[in-house]
Amino acid sequence: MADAALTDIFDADRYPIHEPGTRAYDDLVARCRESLADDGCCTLSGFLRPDTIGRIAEEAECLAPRAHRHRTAHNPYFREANEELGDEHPVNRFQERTNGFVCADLIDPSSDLWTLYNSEVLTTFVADVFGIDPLYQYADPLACMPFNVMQPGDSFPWHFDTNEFTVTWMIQRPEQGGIFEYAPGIRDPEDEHYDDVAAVMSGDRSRIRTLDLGAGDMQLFLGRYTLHRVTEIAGSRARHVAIPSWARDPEMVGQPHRMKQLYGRVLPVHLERAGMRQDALVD
Ligand SMILES: O=C(O)CCC(=O)C(=O)O
Ligand SMILES: [Fe+2]
Repeated sequence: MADAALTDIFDADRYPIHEPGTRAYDDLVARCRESLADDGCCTLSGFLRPDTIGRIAEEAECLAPRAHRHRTAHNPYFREANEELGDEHPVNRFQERTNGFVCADLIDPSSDLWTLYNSEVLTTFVADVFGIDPLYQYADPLACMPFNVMQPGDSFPWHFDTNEFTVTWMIQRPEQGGIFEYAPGIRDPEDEHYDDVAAVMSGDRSRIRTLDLGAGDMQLFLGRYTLHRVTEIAGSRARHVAIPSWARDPEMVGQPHRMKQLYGRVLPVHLERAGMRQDALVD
């Protein structure tokens, strides 16, 4: 039996993720898998109940000023440029990203976000949808469930995720912009399809699909093969998204330099796992 508090957090009638082994659960997983196979994306709209969104939105509002802001320019692969390939090649097309993350350890332990993220049923559901077994909550204390804060003017340019898959919970929509745009299946393990990627980056919208996620929606997507971006936030309100994460390796944590850059902090565990001295990376 699931914890009553847990089923108060998400819409358990529409999305019976707490009832593995039932027909309703299997149907839900099958629908999600179908959507991922067709589209690279799966959206459970209204996954979080309205009361939950109200509570989390308030927490997010209080925490947002503590977001670590980071500005960088990247290509879709988060790799170095390669001059030999020419200016038009996607590897050489850098676009600017401004972003803020509130580290997971700043979120109150009694938050609904933790109740949900720490529930075994959620991990089982995510593992079943992506077909990964075993799957573990991400062991990184800062990056396991950060809050992403995009302020007016911020955008997240075209990219492929380095993670195998991504899950998000939309907490607050901006007034305008902040649309998730994606080109499913543009890349595959055998072929980068650089020409197609370059076409999208040059403004060809023929393969682009768009998702205007609402507060409370859960999105699951295959970001490694789906070129995607978040368009510029407009209006006066920030966009708040929680990003719960999982890993195949129960011990894995982020790389110290990347943590410092994106989250503004590095913990002893990051240095220890990277085999670095504890006084490395001190400002
Ligand atoms: O904020 C979003 O909706 C998607 C973020 C994203 O693309 C990512 O975290 O890799
Ligand atoms: Fe992404």
